[in-house]
Amino acid sequence: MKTEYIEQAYQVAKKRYAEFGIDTEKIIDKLQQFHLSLHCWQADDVHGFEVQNDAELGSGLAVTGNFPGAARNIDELRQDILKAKSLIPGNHRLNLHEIYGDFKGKRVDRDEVTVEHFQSWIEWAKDNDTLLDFNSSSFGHPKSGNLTLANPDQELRAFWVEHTKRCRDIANAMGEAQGDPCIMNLWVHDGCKDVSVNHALYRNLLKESLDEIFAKRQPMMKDCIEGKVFGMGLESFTVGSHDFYTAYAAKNGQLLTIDTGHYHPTESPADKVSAVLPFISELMLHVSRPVRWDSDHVTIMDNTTEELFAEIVRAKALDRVHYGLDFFDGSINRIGAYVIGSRAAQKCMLRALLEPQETIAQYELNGEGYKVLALMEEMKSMPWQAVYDEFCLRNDVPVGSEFMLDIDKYVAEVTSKR
Ligand code: RNT
Ligand code: ZN
Repeated sequence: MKTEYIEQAYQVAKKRYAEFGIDTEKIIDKLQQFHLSLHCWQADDVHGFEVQNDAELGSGLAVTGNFPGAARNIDELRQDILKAKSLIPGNHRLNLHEIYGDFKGKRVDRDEVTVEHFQSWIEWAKDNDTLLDFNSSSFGHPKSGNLTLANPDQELRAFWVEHTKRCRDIANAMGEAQGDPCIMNLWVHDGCKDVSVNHALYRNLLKESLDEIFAKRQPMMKDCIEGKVFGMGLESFTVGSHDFYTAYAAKNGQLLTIDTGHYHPTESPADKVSAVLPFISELMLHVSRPVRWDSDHVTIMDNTTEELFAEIVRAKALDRVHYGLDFFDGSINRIGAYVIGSRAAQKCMLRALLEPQETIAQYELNGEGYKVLALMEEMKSMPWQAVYDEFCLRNDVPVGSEFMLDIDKYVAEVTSKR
């Protein structure tokens, strides 16, 4: 019954969009090819599976909330990811942090990790039709301190350089195994809490470390580097600022990561897209939601995300962007968080794809400003939701808020018993 009126609504939507020259069937095909990279760390509040790790997260990061049912081990995390994936239309990648290795009860320090610790992930991913992405992990370790790759202490810096090199080897092996490049993100928290004067020293050291790390050619992985304004406890100075990484990536060919939580409150992450694409081959996104600070709230359909995806589509750069999610809210059901955040990202992309861009662009070039405004306003109330519902239906996942029933069932049967 419900299926019937969802289909009816879609047929109407199809005609409404056709009036603007938009073929919703083609858009649904494009949305099917839009792959998010689900961040494994929402499932357990960025804890990971290191045997020795009971350190506080720290390093500029903080997860708030203690909602019951977090994954406590690798099996539970995999189970949760599969549950979340079963409620998100389309097929999506999985983004692993180094601390999520399969260490099998052994103490493996960050400068000892090898692909062997990710072998079971590679197999799991293959069995579950999932491509993997990767991240080095500089935080939450006794040697994290305030400085890692920019540390003037040669021994400490060498430790983190070694860690990051090994992570690139792992990412490359993942890429080889899956026959698709693994995207490896590098973010380090390095910075100062208070007034400091050695900024040039730290940045030169970071550059030196990166040069060493990226010296090895790794054909089946792609490097991206992620800057930030500030981290908790490191409020006054960030070594890896946006300027630093944008310049580094433009000069050396890495991808640049845009995390929507990492800018000044009135700065637009969307505006970065067309500014850097002439100089940077590809972008990685960390789609998140800052509330007053980089609080990593669950992604919703907000202006930031809508504008960001619209700018990518308008720049015809869909195939130059990788779409990672990066939020971690420990105060609500974590599977729900994945589903809401992923669906919101898809809806923002869908709305961007449904924009009659050629028409609007032409109005703008003709100097017909009011028509630009008129169409942009009109698009806000067009029946895009009917197209998204149809997309869910075709992907055989619950339509609309019905996914809540599945999550409640999963809580009753699985997570409440943890
Ligand atoms: C931190 C960065 C980084 C992390 C993850 C866990 O501010 O956004 O991407 O969130 O690596
Ligand atoms: Zn991020």
